[in-house]
Amino acid sequence: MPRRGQRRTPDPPEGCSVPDDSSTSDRALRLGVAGPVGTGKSSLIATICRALADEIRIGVITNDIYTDEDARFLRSEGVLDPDRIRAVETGACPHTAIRDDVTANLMAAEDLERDHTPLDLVVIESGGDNLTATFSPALVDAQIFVLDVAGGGDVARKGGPGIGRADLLVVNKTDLAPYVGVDVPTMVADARTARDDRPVLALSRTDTESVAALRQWVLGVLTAYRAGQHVPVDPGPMAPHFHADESAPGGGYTHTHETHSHVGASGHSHDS
Ligand SMILES: Nc1nc2c(ncn2[C@@H]2O[C@H](COP(=O)(O)OP(=O)(O)OP(=O)(O)O)[C@@H](O)[C@H]2O)c(=O)[nH]1
Ligand SMILES: [Mg+2]
Repeated sequence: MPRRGQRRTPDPPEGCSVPDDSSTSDRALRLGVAGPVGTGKSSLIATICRALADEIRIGVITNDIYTDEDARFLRSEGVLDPDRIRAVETGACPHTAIRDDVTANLMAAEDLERDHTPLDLVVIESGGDNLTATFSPALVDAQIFVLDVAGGGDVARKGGPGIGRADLLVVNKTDLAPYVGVDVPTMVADARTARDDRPVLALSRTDTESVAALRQWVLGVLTAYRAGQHVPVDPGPMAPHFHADESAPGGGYTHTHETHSHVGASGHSHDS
């Protein structure tokens, strides 16, 4: 039975250094929040902080490609001491920093915990990405995948590792459903089917009942983690995908997360 803070950390991908933090057995629960661009990840983290900041000690790490926009948004919400919100600028496709080489995020989490010890929860927001982005279990203990109703009622049926196997799938912005012609119960039922009945939460930051359910879920995972009963699950790697790049001879390159390399349209490989 794993104790608090003990994770079944997989071997890091080739060429990638993951610091050994096996000594930090009392560290905070690390919770990842991933999902497509604009589905409400930062707002959901603000909601978690608002609901729980009086009860538990929280820190947040945001990931953006070029900016610290999300960290600045969260600081402006006034939900946490601003120094408890740290930004990682990934400088590359966002999933690289949460899946392939998680070093920058691990270091940010360790710095945050050292500066504000003891923390109970560190929430890590992925940069907005596509349906296949997932966190490495070397970085987080549990992960939430966020969809929103404005992305279309059929998105939940499209599957993918985050939709299928994240610890919690959130169908967000349900208050918008009447305006975008989405039937929330059908979307949630589709999501449950895609997830073999793993948890699905229909959420709106304006719906207090759903916010209470989110709060309860986070506390439940934290309690299990502290009791050594939470076992991190890897939803699985991203599917290989294509990155558009006008400067490349073939207009882009295929990017795979299983071999940890980019295979250029010209046939050349380079590290991610
Ligand atoms: N109506 C409604 N709008 C929401 C809700 N949650 C978030 N939003 C809005 O959705 C937009 C995107 O929210 P963010 O929290 O920035 O989304 P994000 O996923 O962090 O975006 P990226 O980090 O850019 O991928 C903002 O305009 C939010 O105000 C909600 O529950 N209801
Ligand atoms: Mg965000």
